[in-house]
Amino acid sequence: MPFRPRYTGLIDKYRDRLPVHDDTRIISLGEGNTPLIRLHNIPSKLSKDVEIYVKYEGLNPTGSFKDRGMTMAVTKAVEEGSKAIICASTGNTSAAAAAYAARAGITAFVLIPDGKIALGKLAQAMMHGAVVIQIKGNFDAGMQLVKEVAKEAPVTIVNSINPYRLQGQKTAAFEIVEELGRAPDFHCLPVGNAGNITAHWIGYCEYSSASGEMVTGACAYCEGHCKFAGGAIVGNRPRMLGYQAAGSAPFMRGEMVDDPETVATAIRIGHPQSWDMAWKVKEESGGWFDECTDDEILAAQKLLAESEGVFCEPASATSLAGALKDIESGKIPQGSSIVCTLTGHGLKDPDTAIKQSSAPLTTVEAELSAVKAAILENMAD
Ligand code: AN7
Repeated sequence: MPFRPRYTGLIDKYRDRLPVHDDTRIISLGEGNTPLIRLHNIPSKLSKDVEIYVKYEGLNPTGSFKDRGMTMAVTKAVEEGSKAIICASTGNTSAAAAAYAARAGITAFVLIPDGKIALGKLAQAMMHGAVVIQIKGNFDAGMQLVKEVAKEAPVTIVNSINPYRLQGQKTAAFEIVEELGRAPDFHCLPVGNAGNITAHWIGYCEYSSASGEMVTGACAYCEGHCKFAGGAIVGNRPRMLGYQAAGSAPFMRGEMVDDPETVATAIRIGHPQSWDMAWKVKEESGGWFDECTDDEILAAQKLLAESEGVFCEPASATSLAGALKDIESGKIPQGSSIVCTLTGHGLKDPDTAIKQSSAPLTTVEAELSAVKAAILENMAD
């Protein structure tokens, strides 16, 4: 039987497009290469005929897209001699930083908003041995503190203001183009700091011939860290659609939000770090921002889990919630192909999932008759 080469992570796969050297020690957990799942049951109930795919980033090693950026950021931190990394986080970045630091044998310091991160993410940071500092403030306050601390202590910031993060994350766009043979018409993402929407745009631009300015010149987003392959591979780029939670939607308000609030704690961010770049992405791609209420976000999360078998965390469902609204309103036209990024796994936040679950838990005696009765009662017609 022929063997396929072992998949060893996205840096090895996209080495020629990433800022690494032949002798760089790669810190990897086999991230990337996530499934692009075509939805069947949800589109069949819509009034318009569209193709919807979800890019299930929850299947990365620590359960979120952050691993794509973290493999690059930690690889470069180690290469540059750093012994410690630091981040502020709504949860997923801290989980990824903790895991990749463990893998590299360095220390991770993570600042998280006290009581406002999902339980799975806290468990990860603790298990991987990060120094977890809970602050009595939100992500934005934590980010400010991290920037100040890093000026005085020998620690490398691994939030998405670290340009290597976006370099790693752009590979998600590469994978999508390679599987579809073209870019989708629309790419929908949840937006917090807006690093990921920017990273995807960098990836699509590198893969596109339509963007003469990006393929030939210095990249406007990455301070020269990316390497342009130079070859035109596909001719189209998607419109980038960024969706925010209504209580935490600075891009909709047109200004920073001081007290962001949403059930989708991953995107409870009022002062996005990639503010200017994200506006540029919207303009260049012909996309838009919109917002979804917490109810719409949770409904989309449940719909996806119940009707497609895909479990993502609340923040991730914002991409689908937004897409469904825009399909119904006609902003996304009939016949479009759409990719929604599901940024994190549903198991990250079991509390929210159980709280909103409608399926009743039935407890019966451990006897055949009782179990049979329970089954008959719940049998679909
Ligand atoms: C599941 O972990 O910012 O717009 O500190 O965890 O690139 O910020 C998380 C962000 C979307 C938003 N979905 O991405 C953190 C953090 C999930 C996330 C986002 C996050 P960006």
